[in-house]
This record gives sequence, C-alpha cells and structure tokens, in this order.
Amino acid sequence: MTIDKLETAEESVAGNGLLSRRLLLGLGISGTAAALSPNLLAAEASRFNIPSWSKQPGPGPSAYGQPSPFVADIQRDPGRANPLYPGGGASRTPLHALRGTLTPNGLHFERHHAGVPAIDPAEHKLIINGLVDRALAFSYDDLLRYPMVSRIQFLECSGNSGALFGATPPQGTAQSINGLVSCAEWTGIPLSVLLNEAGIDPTARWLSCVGADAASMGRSIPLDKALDDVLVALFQNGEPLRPEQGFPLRLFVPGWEGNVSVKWLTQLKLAREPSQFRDETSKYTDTLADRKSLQFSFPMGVKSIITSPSGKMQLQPGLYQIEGLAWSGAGRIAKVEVSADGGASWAPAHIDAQSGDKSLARFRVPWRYSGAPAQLISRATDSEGKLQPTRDALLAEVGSLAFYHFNAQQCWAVDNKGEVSNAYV
Ligand SMILES: Nc1nc2c(c(=O)[nH]1)N[C@H]1C(S)=C(S)[C@@H](COP(=O)(O)O)O[C@H]1N2
Ligand SMILES: [Mo]
Repeated sequence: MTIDKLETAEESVAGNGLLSRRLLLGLGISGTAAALSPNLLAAEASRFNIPSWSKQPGPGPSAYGQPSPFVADIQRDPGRANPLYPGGGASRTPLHALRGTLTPNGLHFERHHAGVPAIDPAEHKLIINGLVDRALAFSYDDLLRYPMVSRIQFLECSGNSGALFGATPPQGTAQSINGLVSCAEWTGIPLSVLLNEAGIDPTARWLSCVGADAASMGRSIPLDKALDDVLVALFQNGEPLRPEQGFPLRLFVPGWEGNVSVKWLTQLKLAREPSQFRDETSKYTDTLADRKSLQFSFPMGVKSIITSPSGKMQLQPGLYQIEGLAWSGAGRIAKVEVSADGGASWAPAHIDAQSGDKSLARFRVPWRYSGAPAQLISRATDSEGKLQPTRDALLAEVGSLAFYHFNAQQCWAVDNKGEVSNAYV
C-alpha cells in the first residue's frame, strides 16, 4: 500500500492532526508501520550482508544479566551531588526511553535523604511495638517464611513535576521533569498480618514507621490505611529489593506519596497520635496561598504525561504515535484524551494493558505532524471519575507557594522546526 492510499485510511478525530486510535490497532490497515518509519528498508537491500555476530559464537551464559551495551545510554539521571547533603538527592527514571508499564529495577527512580545504607540482612530487625499486646522483632529470615502477595503498582514522589509550579516553564525532558515515578511488581507480606500477630490495642489509631538509614526517615500513617492494602515488601519485579529501593525490606503504601513508603524499614510503632516526624512537619506538607500548611495530603492525584514526543526531541513532518503514561492514587485509569491544539479539541487515546489498581497505564494515539506548530497535552480520568486538572485550575486551588503533588495537565509545544519544549497554555 502506498503512503497516498494510507492517507485515505487516516481518520481525523481532533484538531491539528490527531487521528483515530484505530490506526494503531492493526485493524487491517497495512502500510501504517511504513508510515511510522519512512526509512524502512526493502528486505532485498540487506539480504546478502551477513553480520559479524552471525559468523562465530558469542560469549556463553552469565551469572547476572546486564542490558545490551548498545542501549547503555538508557540511564537514570542522578543530577549533581550536594556536598552539604551527603547521600541526599534523587535519580530519575528515563521515561522517554522505556515501553510497557513496568520499570526495570536498575532504572527505578531513587529518592534518598541520607544515601543508601549497606544493610546486612542477618543483622537487621523489624520491630513492632507501642500499643500492641506483645512487641515483636522479626528477622529477615522470619519474614521470608511468611506467605506473600504480589501487586503491580506505581510509586511517585510527591515532589515529581514540582518544577511545573514555577512561574516559567522549566526546560528539560520527560525524565528530568517527570521521572520521579516508576512502577514495579511489589511482593511482600500484608502489613495487617504482622500487626495482627502483635495484637492491636483498640485505642491505636496511627502507625509510626521508621527506616534504618542515617536519615532515620519516619512517617506516621493512619492505622486504617495500614490495615487496608499496605505491604512490607521484600521483592521487586521478582528479585530481592535493590539496596536503593530499601533492601532488605520497605513499606509499600499503594497510591500514596512515595515518602510514606519507608525504605530500610526497622520499626513500626502503634500509637494514638501521629509522631510529628521531621518529614511530615518541615517537609511533605503543602503550603497554601495563606501560608498555612496542609499536613498529611497522602493520596497521589490522577495524572498523565506524554513521554513521546517530549522535551528536547526533534521531529520531522510525518506520522507519529503520541504515547505516554497515566496513573491515579485512587484506582484505575478509565480514560486518557490527547490534544494537539493546546486543549481546544481532544482525541480519545488507546489504553494498553493496565496491570491493575494503581499501576501505570500506557496510552497512545496516532498523530500527523504537518510541520505547523502544535501543543500536545494529555488528560486522564480515573475510575472515580476525577479528571486531571489544568495547571490554571490546580494553581487556583493550591496557590503558587505549593511544591508537592503537581498533577496538572502538561503541554509539550512543537515549533515549526520540529523542536519540542515544555510550555504553559
Ligand atoms: N528510610 C527512608 N525511606 C524513604 C526515603 C528515605 O530517604 N529514607 N525516601 C522516601 C521518598 S521521599 C520517596 S519518594 C521514596 C522513594 O522510593 P525509591 O527510592 O524506591 O524510588 O522512598 C521514601 N522512603
Ligand atoms: Mo519523595
């Protein structure tokens, strides 16, 4: 099928080149792949060229696999170390370079307040005390004997995309602006099992959770959430947690800001009140316009980002897949819409397999870039019917002193030279 014939199969569904998602679903439209990669070679041209790697055996099996050296540039972005804050900082997931919905363990984002402790699991204990019938101490081996459950769920730092609160649009990539979100299969013991084993005093309302890192990171979570769906996670995508993610064990609090998923977990203390830890008073509170602070804004709002095309990419006129990720702390993603004209009109995106509640969903929609300027925006709706707000609506609600929990619609502007940059609309 020639490209000309394909044009007739392209069904416009919204302004500035957005096409029906049917184009990407393989519904008998041959030639779509060729239109997406205009440099596709005819098979004859390369048929007799036997590459060197086909002529002799390669190295044999290895003890622990590594990514191909040809994709060695797909890396976390750890930013610059701050000597005043040893071990502190974050590294971001290269969202623009990945596909699917799971983040490989080596590329899961990191956020550490005092670096990664080198914990010997044989020396580590998880203690449950406070308002319990009997205080308990679990070794790593004790915990490994418990029945475990597995769930595919996202983790997002509440500081993710925080630069978008700034007065001028920050320039960067999907990784540098939005890369504090990842998704993994977390396997561990339901926290309720361990708390019930200690025996919960009926007056207990809160759970104080402390990590064994030098930051002694502590957070308080309401007991009803702790008993609902929180895990003491020991495995991540099938292997023991990486040290960066909290080896030997961490709390995993589905749908809530990443900070409460305390890594290197060592103590759980039941109490009547929250502990007022440093990380829930001086930090991780939302400052409102009147300079009062909202403490304990736990759930992450409904959000989506376009990962391609995204910041710093360079486009040529032609057919593209706009694709990205959507998630919500409230549950599933019900719908994602994409605009190419700054929000004037919207096309429904196709949502690829979504692993379940509070997992990342991948969406895509075909788009013909004519070479004229475009403003690409996505907006998600979750299973509770919540629509991702515009930036203006979010700012009107939380004020301009806010820093955490940015979940507004984000715009990538494509100019008439095909350069993609971040823009406010
Ligand atoms: N003990 C401890 N737990 C911690 C942190 C920390 O510095 N120390 N950082 C928190 C923050 S701010 C986030 S966003 C998540 C990040 O988890 P990750 O590094 O596995 O992505 O861990 C949380 N748990
Ligand atoms: Mo965080």
